[in-house]
Amino acid sequence: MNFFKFYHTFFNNLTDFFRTVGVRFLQDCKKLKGTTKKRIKIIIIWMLALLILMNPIASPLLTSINNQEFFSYHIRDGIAGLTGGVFGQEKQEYYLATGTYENQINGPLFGAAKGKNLILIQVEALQNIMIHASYNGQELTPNLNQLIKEQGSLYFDHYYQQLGSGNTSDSEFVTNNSYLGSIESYTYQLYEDNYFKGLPWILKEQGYQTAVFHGYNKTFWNRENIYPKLGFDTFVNSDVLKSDNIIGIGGGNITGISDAAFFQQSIETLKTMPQPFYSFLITLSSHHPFKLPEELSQITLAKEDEDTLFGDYINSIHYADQCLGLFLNLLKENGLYENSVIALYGDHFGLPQTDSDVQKQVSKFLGYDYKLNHMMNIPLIIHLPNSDINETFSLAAGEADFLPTISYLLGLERLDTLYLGQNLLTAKSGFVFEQTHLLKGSFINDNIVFEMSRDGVFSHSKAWRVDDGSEVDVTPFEQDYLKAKQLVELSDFYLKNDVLRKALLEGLNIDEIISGTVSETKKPEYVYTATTNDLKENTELNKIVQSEEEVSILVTPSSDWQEQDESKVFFMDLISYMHEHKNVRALINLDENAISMLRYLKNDQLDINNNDAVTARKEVISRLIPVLHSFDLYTKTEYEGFKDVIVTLKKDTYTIPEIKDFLDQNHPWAVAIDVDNAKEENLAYVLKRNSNYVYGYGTNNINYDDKALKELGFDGFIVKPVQESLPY
Ligand code: GP9
Ligand code: MN
Repeated sequence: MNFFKFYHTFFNNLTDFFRTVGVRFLQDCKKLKGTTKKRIKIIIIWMLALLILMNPIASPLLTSINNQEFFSYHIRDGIAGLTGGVFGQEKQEYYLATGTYENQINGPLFGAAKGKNLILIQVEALQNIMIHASYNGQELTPNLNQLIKEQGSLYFDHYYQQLGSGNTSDSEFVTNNSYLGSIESYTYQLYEDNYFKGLPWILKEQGYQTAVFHGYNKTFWNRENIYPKLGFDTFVNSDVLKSDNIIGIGGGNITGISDAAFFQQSIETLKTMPQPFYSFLITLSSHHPFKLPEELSQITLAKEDEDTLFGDYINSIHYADQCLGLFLNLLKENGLYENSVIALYGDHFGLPQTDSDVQKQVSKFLGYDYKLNHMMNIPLIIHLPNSDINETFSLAAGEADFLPTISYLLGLERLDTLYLGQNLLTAKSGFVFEQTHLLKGSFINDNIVFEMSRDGVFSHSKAWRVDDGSEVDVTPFEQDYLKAKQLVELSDFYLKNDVLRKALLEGLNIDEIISGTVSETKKPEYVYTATTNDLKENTELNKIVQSEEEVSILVTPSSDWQEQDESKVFFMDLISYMHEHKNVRALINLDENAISMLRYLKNDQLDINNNDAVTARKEVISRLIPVLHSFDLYTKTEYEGFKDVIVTLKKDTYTIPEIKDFLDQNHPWAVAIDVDNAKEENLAYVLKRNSNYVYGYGTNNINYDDKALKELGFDGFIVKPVQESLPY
């Protein structure tokens, strides 16, 4: 997180704070006259400011307010630092949705559902293209269409999924917490011990009971352990919700309870809950591969759509819609409809746009080209009780926006937590940042979709218009790209450093949080080449490992798919070895294949129930330095959770402007470049601006001595091929 290095001093913020408090107070005291009154005013201002800043009674509210202020200020500052302060003030504000909610609550719908229950329904795989759609004259979602039409309904038709690698569980997470789940592995497991302060906790503070409902095994996605930490008092799962054993419901190996039975049984709990309550219901029947039993498949399909993913999907969604209709009626019958705000959204897509058959079939159904943004577009419907409003909102919005939006409707004066979304009901424009399906840095706004290039070179990216899909030039979108990238990095920073605990619970300010987390990786003094054998047997290397304080090793896993199993074992051995020997750092040579195998460093491969394995992976990964030979791999390794990476930059693969472009946007720990090229262009010095170390490699067996390399701006030398060599 290089940008966090650039923050201003604590005192800048103090001055800012004093100024704000002082000015506001003086405005209130406009009517006072005379020197005595003036003096009194000044004394009171200072006392008030000191009271808030010192917080002598350790009020958690004051601590938290202070931190929010510090946090907003310094992160904004950090971001400006990273980009050389090129953003205008207005833009910087946008980056930090955190701290902005209080300025976004002036609107006609503020508190429109104050004190009401909140019933939030996350519908499995529901895409927005199903809304208001018909298939051969058959309306696919009649109940949802009816709900959208009703008085009191707000419909968001450009709402998008925002996930990490936890799929359904990430959709739950970002909706409730307003920042993204992890891309490395699923947040519910990886960050189980973090402190969270999302919607359930916030509503509990308002006197709400909280409950979550899902008709499947409570251990799946580690829900059983994470839900209490997210603030849910009760988790109603398949221990209570009895499956009606309809074969195929839920799809694949997930054969849970049908949505119909789920709603019928959940209402029994809802009826008995003290009000107001927040109930979060997660459906299941429309899960991939969408195989419903025949009697529940009510859409008559054309021959060519029979037994296809698309055909099965529309049947599943139609069934899910019927069950939602049933649930809305149950709520009415039980007197809950009128005193609850009901919100409903799809968790993620069901029809992969990347599958060419599906793409063609869906495009034909839609009558236009099915693109990634259509795939990621999920509906959000919010129904307010006793309201005559009926409106469709078409600004670009993401699941991270739900928390501030619903808080506004429920009449919350402030959001005393960290969040990255905005209140959609007062926002002038929308901005959705993504990290899955569209790579980090990609975004969707009200007019365009920007897809960051997989090789990390901005000029290779693509952008197209939301309305007609036509391609547009990417040049104007660099600032927005940076914004999107930073929002993803901020989410990651929150998770990796348990920032909410530190800021909101322990009362640390941003300086303290950052100084506790940033640790610079030292340049390896000498690197020993290690083999699989070294990791297992008592070799010479092992003796060195035992006697030296710090040892760096260079390892090269086999990337031959034929020897795939061997490579997996190698990675597992490496993790255990490094877990056991904390003084070892490893540089791994990785190519395309080997990097795919890196998935085997993930928790689920180590055994998700084994906490030691999870801890081992987390700890070891900070001492692993991938050595990469292409830009594409950089993003991939970053997604695997590596902090430090060496990228070798070959002039025959990339042009110098491309290399510079890449390094402007990405900040690898070290780069390695051809010494001869660098000599001509003074490149080592240029590249050093964006990476800690610049190593050299020679293509013509040229030997440079230490001094000559230093003069060229190099920190060391890697002889080509890297596999056989030693940086020093
Ligand atoms: C299982 C369900 C499925 O409980 O939430 O999750 P998904 O496979 O869609 O991520
Ligand atoms: Mn899902």
